[in-house]
Amino acid sequence: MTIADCLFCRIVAGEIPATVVAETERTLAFRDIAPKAPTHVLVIPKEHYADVASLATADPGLAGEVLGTVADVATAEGVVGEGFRVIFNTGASVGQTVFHAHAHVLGGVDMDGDLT
Ligand code: D5M
Repeated sequence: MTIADCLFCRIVAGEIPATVVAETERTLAFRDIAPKAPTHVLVIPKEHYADVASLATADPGLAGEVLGTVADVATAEGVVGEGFRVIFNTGASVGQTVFHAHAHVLGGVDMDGDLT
């Protein structure tokens, strides 16, 4: 896959619209197009890595920045006190469909069972 084919790279480039809720120099957070909870935000590195394992291996500092943005989003969404879930699907066999590393930030609902 080239960067031009990557959906989330195209969102970073402004070629595809997204509802951005947070942005830093190297990360972007935007609402999931098919939300599975009242809060469902995706946090990505602007630079392309296929998944979180590739990201953390190549640039652990950037992986930390993604988590920092996750925390900022959770605070802004008001889900810190009640709890929230952070998921990095890694591999098609566990449901990854977009091969640009992303954290799902999910909250605002009871989550006893499976969610994303
Ligand atoms: O999650 C990929 C997620 O990406 C999935 O929850 C839908 C979301 N998605 C797909 N296209 C868009 C656009 N255009 N904007 C916002 N969100 C989008 P995965 O973990 O790979 O299954």
